[in-house]
Order: sequence, then C-alpha cells, then structure tokens
Amino acid sequence: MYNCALLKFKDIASQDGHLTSIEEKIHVPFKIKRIYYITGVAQNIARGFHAHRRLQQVLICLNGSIKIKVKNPNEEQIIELNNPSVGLYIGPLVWHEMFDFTKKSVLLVVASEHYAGEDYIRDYNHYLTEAKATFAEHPVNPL
Ligand code: T46
Repeated sequence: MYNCALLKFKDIASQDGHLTSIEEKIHVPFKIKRIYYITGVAQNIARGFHAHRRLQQVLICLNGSIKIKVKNPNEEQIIELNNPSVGLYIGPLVWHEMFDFTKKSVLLVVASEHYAGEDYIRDYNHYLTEAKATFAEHPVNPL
C-alpha cells in the first residue's frame, strides 16, 4: 500500500529475554529525530485521524496489541500490531487511525522530524484534496 510497509526487526532472543535494536538508515529508512510513546489508552478510544505532509514514522507495539487503519484516496487497510519486533512504516500522505488498544498496550513511535503542528492534515476532506492533487502530479510509487 502507498507509503506503508511492515518492517521486521531482528529479535535477539535468549533465555534472559528479548532485545531488539533499531538504527537510523539501517532498520528504519530515515534519520531519527524524535521518539514518543503512547500508553494508557482505554479500549473504546481511537486516536490519530490525520495524515502528515512530510513526516515518516515507524509504529511499534511494545506491549499488548493495537490496530491501525491506514488509508489513501484509493486504498484502505487495517493492520494489527502485536509484536515488538515488527514496525509499521507510515510515510507522508497516509491517513491513519489507531484503535482497539488493549489494556497496558504501549505504542512506540520513531519519527523522522521534530514535532511540527503544521505538518498535520487533520481534516479528512482537506486530506483527500491534498492527496489527490499530489497523486495526480506524481504517479503513485508504492513501497
Ligand atoms: C501520529 C500518531 C501515530 C507534542 O507536543 N509532541 C509530539 O511529539 C507529539 C507526537 C504530540 N504532541 C502533542 C500534540 C497534541 O497536543 O500531544 C498532543 C496529542 O497529540 P495527537 O492528538 O496528535 O496524538 P495522536 O495519538 O492522535 O497522534 C500521534 C502523533 O501526534 C501523530 O504524529 O502519527 O500518534
């Protein structure tokens, strides 16, 4: 799907537990400028409901499970994240919504840019207009 991909990280497992390492430009396709994490989301709460103009991110569910709906004007998919060695890459102009957070779930996000409010498109109709104009100008290049 356009600007979306599941990334598999190495799970270094031993009898002492699991370790996963993420290095910029190696395991994620960008330089990492920011990380943030989302915790304590009640099961009936949905978050997101926006797209970004420039930001690239990888979403990793460190505990529990979380569903992510990713959309563009032509496609829509729901992905469940439930494995700390799997990340969902989301690039520019992908509308995304996170929902069905299980109790004690933890969503870690690795991001390519510092926080910038103006990078968000939070109105779905504005998103459709911007995404359709971009897709018309630059033919879609799915990952
Ligand atoms: C995204 C999804 C996956 C900051 O001040 N700094 C930050 O780095 C971030 C990410 C957010 N904020 C502030 C902005 C809002 O006042 O935290 C508040 C909650 O942010 P928001 O409503 O955008 O949260 P989500 O869960 O809807 O979206 C977040 C990210 O903002 C977004 O980039 O792609 O997670």
